[in-house]
Amino acid sequence: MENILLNKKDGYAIVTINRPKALNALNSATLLEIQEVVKDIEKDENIKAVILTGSGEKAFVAGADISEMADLNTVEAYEFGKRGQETFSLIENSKKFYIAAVNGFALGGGCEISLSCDMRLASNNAKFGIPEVTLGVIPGFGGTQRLPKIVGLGRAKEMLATGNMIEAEKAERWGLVNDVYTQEDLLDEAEKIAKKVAKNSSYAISGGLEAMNQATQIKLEDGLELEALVFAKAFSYPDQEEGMKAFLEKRQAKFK
Ligand code: DAK
Repeated sequence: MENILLNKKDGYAIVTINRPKALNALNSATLLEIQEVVKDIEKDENIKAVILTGSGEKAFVAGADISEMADLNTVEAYEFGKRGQETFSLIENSKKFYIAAVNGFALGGGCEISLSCDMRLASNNAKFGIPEVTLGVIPGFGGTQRLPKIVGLGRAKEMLATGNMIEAEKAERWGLVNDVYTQEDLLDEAEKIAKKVAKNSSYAISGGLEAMNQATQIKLEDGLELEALVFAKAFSYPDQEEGMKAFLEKRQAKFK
């Protein structure tokens, strides 16, 4: 792959978007490569968590590739938007736990790909924004739908209409990122979380994520029914037996 680095470790993987000369901007080729990597990881039973980050010290992802978008017609723009949406939905609906390690600018499509991850960590030089209005377009990779769910409608609309960037500290206050670290520590801290996740039950992680993903989309009673089903199904997996037995035997559970 030309634009993505994949580093599989014990129980987790690090995916690095690697186009530093264009501040890791997402062109079609990169979107397709991300799809390929996400699908490959999905099939890998040894991986439970994935860290997504950007190459270099300046940018996580500076957006969709403006040079590629500039000459699109309406039909092509629809297809380009759909490709991005599909890619990010694969991440959001994955059975694996995705951590965005945002190491610099996360603008437009860069902000949007981080929103499709299960959690976000940021370096203290990170800046988030959806500046598409300054280009005469709107966020087209899920930002209008995911951002309001994470930061609330008022803050999302402010970011949309002003195109302003917000710094890591404010992003943390707004609940857009879980924690902020120095750039030097960011990846280590993300790896600590990934290693912790990798010790837990695969079924429980993916089942819990599936139920939580529905929380903002379906009625409470339907969500509770889904939760009951996912909970019950856990009792047909060996992880439940091992997890509970290990607790009673006062030892650490060993999940496959
Ligand atoms: N696309 C392409 N190249 C980019 C880029 C981008 N988004 N961002 C940066 N680059 C390139 C620059 O052109 C420059 O290339 P060279 O001139 O060296 O060849 C190189 O990266 C370094 O950038 P700068 O020289 O500009 O670096 P600075 O430190 O001066 O500024 C910056 C850093 C991040 C503030 C600045 O580069 C910037 O403002 N970048 C653009 C940020 C932006 O507007 N992002 C949003 C992109 S729009 C849709 C689908 C998707 C979307 C919308 C609709 N549909 C089809 C429905 C999503 C849209 C977006 O994401």
